[in-house]
Amino acid sequence: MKTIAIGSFFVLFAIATGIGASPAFADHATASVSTPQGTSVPGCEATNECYIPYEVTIDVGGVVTWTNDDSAAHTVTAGSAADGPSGVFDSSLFMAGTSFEHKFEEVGTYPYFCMVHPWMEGIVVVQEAGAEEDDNMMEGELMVTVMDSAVKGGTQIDLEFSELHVNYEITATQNGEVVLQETAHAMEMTASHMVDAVGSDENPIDVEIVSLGIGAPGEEDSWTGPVGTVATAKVVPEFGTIAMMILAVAIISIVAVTTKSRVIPRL
Ligand SMILES: [Cu+2]
Repeated sequence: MKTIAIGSFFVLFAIATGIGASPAFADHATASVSTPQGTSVPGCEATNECYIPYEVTIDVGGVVTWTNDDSAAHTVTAGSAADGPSGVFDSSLFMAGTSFEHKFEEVGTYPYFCMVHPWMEGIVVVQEAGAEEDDNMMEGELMVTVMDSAVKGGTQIDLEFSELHVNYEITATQNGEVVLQETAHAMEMTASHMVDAVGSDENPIDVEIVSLGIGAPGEEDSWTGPVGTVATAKVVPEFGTIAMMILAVAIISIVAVTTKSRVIPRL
């Protein structure tokens, strides 16, 4: 069947959907910190409980609110007792039962302390919006739509990504024989590959897309996730006259290493 198009589908979830089921990104627009009772005498620093939580993470543009739940007055002063105020923010004295908030406009790690009780220390980490909350693992979502059409005795495989600049490996096999294997970078959200073969019911072409990361070609070190198998699809002629069929919408997730959110070393 030489007519255009070809149907089929079969999206095999290469990766368990369970992995992607949890929310990929937590909300980091706001964070709250409390100064609990008893922090005006030393001791809380032993367990990092002078400000609770000791460390909060927010996105750029996010707001942190400190509430004074102690009976003494405190300050929230950027910097450290050892080095003094950095000047980035300073609540000045705020009384029991009141609160102070600060909006963070730049990525970075901001230690702070209490001017009155210098053993009181805490940290605010400000990350790129949408960055992942865990240092070592992150989940994301990448979708690839696989389409195919018969062209001059071959098959054209068209991909549509949900993200720009996906680096990926595409592998197509037929009868266990590799008919296409290529590493590519999708400048746009779409890409096309030609295969010198036509799928059939008996001999479908299996297509697998593996994400290698998102970012500029050749700069692997700066690529972000998700990486891993994104989609697999079977190309089988089925619909003789339909110009283009969306075959496989898929799939998910996975794991990359390292966020780039912590550019500045922790103090
Ligand atoms: Cu204090």
